[in-house]
Amino acid sequence: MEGTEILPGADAGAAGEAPSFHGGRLIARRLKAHGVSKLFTLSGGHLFSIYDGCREEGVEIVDVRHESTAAFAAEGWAKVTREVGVCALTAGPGVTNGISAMASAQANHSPIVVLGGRAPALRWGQGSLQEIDHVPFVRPLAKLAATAESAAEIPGLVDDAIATALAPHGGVAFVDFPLDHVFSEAAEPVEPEHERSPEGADAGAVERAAEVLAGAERPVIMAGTDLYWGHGERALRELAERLRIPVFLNGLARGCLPADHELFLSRTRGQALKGADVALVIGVPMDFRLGFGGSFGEDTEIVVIDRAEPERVHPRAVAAECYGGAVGATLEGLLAAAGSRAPASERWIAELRAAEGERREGERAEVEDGRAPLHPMRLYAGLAKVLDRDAIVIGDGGDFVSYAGRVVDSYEPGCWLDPGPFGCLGTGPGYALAAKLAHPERQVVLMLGDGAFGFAGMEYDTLVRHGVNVVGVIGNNGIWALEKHPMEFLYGYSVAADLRPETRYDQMVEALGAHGELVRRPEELVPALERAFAAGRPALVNVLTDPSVVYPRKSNLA
Ligand SMILES: Cc1ncc(C[n+]2csc(CCOP(=O)(O)OP(=O)(O)O)c2C)c(N)n1
Ligand SMILES: [Mg+2]
Repeated sequence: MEGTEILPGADAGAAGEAPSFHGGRLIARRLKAHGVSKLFTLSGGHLFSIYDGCREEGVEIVDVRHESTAAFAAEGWAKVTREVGVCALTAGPGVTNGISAMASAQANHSPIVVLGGRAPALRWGQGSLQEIDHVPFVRPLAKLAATAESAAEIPGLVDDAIATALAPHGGVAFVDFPLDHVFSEAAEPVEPEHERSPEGADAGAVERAAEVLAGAERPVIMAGTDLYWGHGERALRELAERLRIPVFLNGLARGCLPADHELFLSRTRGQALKGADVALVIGVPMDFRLGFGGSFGEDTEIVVIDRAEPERVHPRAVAAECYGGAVGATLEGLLAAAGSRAPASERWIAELRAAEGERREGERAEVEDGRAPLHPMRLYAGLAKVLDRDAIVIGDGGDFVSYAGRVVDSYEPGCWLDPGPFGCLGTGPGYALAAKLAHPERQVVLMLGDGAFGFAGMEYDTLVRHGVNVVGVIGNNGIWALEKHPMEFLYGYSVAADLRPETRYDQMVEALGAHGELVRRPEELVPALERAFAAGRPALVNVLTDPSVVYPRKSNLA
């Protein structure tokens, strides 16, 4: 590293030598070089040098009350910024506590880097405190799982971890740092070359997709999370508008076409996917959410567009496949290849629109339901009255969130966060913490089942300590409804499905320094929400909801 300037704070030897830093500082310097501004963590001595490095380099340390939240917050950061999210988990139990969050992020293709503490290499195998080899059990959950073998390796490993997490499909990169290495010093190598930006799918594949689409009379777009990761929203809109294709969105793609766009539909998904002659399946695998391909008609021709090859074999034949990291570029290519043919889909659109209108009309009774405790649909209708167009809504729970998924409208990308296909309860507080830190000027609403609240409710302490004014809303039905109702349906009874009725979670968060509200009757809801948003501190609106409401669910366990 001849000629490298000796930076302030670096320990340089004789003039002209490369500056060297301790391992934690090397980590922080690489994070900073990649634009990482926050490190989510829970303390442990194995991490002290990373903290010291972050402090020196100006990477903000956000400390939480459970490592799962630290990792969920890293994922939440990724979800709302489309940048890499980073957490640091201490050796042994810190890393094991982060496992569910790593599995969630991996399933969501969320780019996160998990930095692990690790017992010293010098004494490896002799039974140091918190000694365990994380790599073998993290590897199946991650794109990369590695241990730094020396301080000198650290910068390169951190660069690799960030690049690996971000490369399509995005996911988890884990690196742990033995105590002795992360506390020793090494030189910082020259800045590596920057990654090339991703490209769209190759022209031949796009041409083939355009051929399949040509002449479609009942086309449909079904787009999911990787549309969002691939920054495809602008191109999606243009494609849909120019070729007149109705659009259905799930996962993180929600909001990639605003909910009030004339081509956006949600209530007619089953009918539209079954009736389509051609379906563009963009950025979403044909997993249980799409009936393993069975949600489409038998004769529907499927065009798959994604950021990378699928992780699982498609469960049914597909007519064309286009893979490239930049989904937007692929969609632009498809539009160009489709040319200026006149769309033939107006009748189809009108038919779906009419059905959509009828279904929404059919929900009116639930939306206006005056019962106390409340019907969840009434709760969501009340919430819609106080939400801004760019509010970020986070769902963590069972039926309460299934209802939310039906009713809460998204108008911009990155405004709806749910746990995704791994379905892990307890994601919400970490997501909400990160979302509000990333967008302090926007409303961040955390929808919680009362069961879900139990996993990470203590994070209200984190929100209060860091002044992160999230508004939580509990659908408090006193049960694990998503399990209780199906079990009763199958067995005629239920076990392990009850919680305490009317628990005062609002008082609990008040004890932690937040603002609490209790809502028993529908007319109390909107004023309570307004007070919560105006409270100037984190708030929780504890809404008693009716446990006898059964969500109309199709089984999706298999
Ligand atoms: C970590 C984890 N444990 C258990 C489950 C199984 N599970 C899914 S939904 C649910 C019930 C959630 O209850 P609550 O949050 O109160 O919402 P409700 O269904 O009552 O609206 C359970 C136990 C899960 N998905 N994740
Ligand atoms: Mg519940």
